[in-house]
Amino acid sequence: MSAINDAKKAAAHKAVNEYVKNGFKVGVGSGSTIVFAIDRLAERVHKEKLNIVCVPTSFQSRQLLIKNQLTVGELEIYPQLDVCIDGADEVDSNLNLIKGGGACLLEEKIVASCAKIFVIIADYTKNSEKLGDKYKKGIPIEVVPMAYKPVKQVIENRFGGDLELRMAIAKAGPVVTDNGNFILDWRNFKQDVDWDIINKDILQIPGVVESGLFIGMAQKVYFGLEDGTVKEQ
Ligand code: ABF
Repeated sequence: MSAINDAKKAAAHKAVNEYVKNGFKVGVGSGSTIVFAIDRLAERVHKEKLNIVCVPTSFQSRQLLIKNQLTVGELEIYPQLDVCIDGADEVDSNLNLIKGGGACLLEEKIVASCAKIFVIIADYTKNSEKLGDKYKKGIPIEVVPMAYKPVKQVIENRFGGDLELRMAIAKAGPVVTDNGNFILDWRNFKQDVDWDIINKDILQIPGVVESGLFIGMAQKVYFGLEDGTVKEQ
């Protein structure tokens, strides 16, 4: 396995070992790091005979949970979760996050908001001082399709930078989220800003469904390092 996958695995295993207990309702995020967390969850559930319900944040994580014979739940039945474990595209020194590189930010934010504790698992490349230092694909903003142009113009005029409609592979058309929306990726933004204020402003713009800025939500981050150890923050 590559160093980066070793790092993802180390962070994922640590989070599942530390934060999942028998009887827990667990929010399960999306992405490549979460694959290792689901593997470890399955191992613990089957070996230790744990009674765990998992609420997925995407079609991807639902499929992985089913494949691993883990019990899948819904927020309609379990609106309060003990913990949510998810990946991130970037984590700053205040534990603010950029998420949504996989276009599942809306479900990810909803599920995380239902959990008592939100734990992030990430490899060392995601650890940054300021948002935008490391992750260059931009802050994702999920928008209602008819509003993508006005939202792009409002954010560019008000805050600067460039927003680009995320296109599917081969540019056959826009990426459509699991909720039927489009994604705008915001690049070249100013970094020395109060992200809490900016996020709240963005969420007020008509047509914006959710942003990939997760401000003040994560309580714990596990960064897997190149040597397979884990740094906690
Ligand atoms: C999801 O998966 C997204 O919010 C984020 O884009 C991604 C995390 O990246 P990785 O694939 O590196 O785990 O959680």
